[in-house]
Amino acid sequence: MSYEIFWISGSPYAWSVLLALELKGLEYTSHLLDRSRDEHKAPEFLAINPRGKVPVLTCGDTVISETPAILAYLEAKHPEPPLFGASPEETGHIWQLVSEIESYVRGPVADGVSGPIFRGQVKDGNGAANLKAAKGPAHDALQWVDENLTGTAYLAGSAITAADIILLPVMQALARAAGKEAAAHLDLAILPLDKTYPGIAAWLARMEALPGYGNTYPPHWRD
Ligand SMILES: N[C@@H](CCC(=O)N[C@@H](CS)C(=O)NCC(=O)O)C(=O)O
Repeated sequence: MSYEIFWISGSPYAWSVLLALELKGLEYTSHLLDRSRDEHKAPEFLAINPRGKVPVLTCGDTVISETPAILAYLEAKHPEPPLFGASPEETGHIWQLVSEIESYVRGPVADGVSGPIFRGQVKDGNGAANLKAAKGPAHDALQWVDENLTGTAYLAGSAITAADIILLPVMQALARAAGKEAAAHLDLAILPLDKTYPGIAAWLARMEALPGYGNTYPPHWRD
């Protein structure tokens, strides 16, 4: 039975699942939905996920949504290479990191900074003021990430884990958003990453060199 993934280009959650499929060397059929045509709200897709959200992974009659659930499902079916560690202690530590990223990094970085820039919400006074207020919490979160990536190849040690693949899209979106012309007046002090957050920059380069990484890169970012 083969895997099918339903996703949208640039969805950070979907990107994490694509990375897991690639890292585990699994074959899959890709269903890239067109967000501009609301294909994720079409009846055919709502029949698969009534919430109208991606990613969704199917395998025969099995349908799984919610990124952590999909990662846990893939890990249970394909334990090698492990993305959640090889001992209970490692597993606990990796889930802690995943939860910390979800609870304390994604919000300040993605909702606070990259999301508003991508959506063009930083041009007027209100949007720029909101962004200014969001800078401090985002830098606090980035500082935490950078500290956790200093002196170690990956977040949980020498091997890549689910924590890295959850974090990767959040960091790539931030780097892309911060480099946009629309962000030039915001004094974000995020780029160049190798000067501001060298631990994150070195880790990003390692992640980009992973086999299969190119297959996961958002198609609409290639243009
Ligand atoms: N909690 C979900 C979040 C999924 C999610 O928010 N997906 C976004 C794309 S990044 C989506 O499908 N948004 C479409 C919409 O809400 O209309 C997960 O872990 O997978």
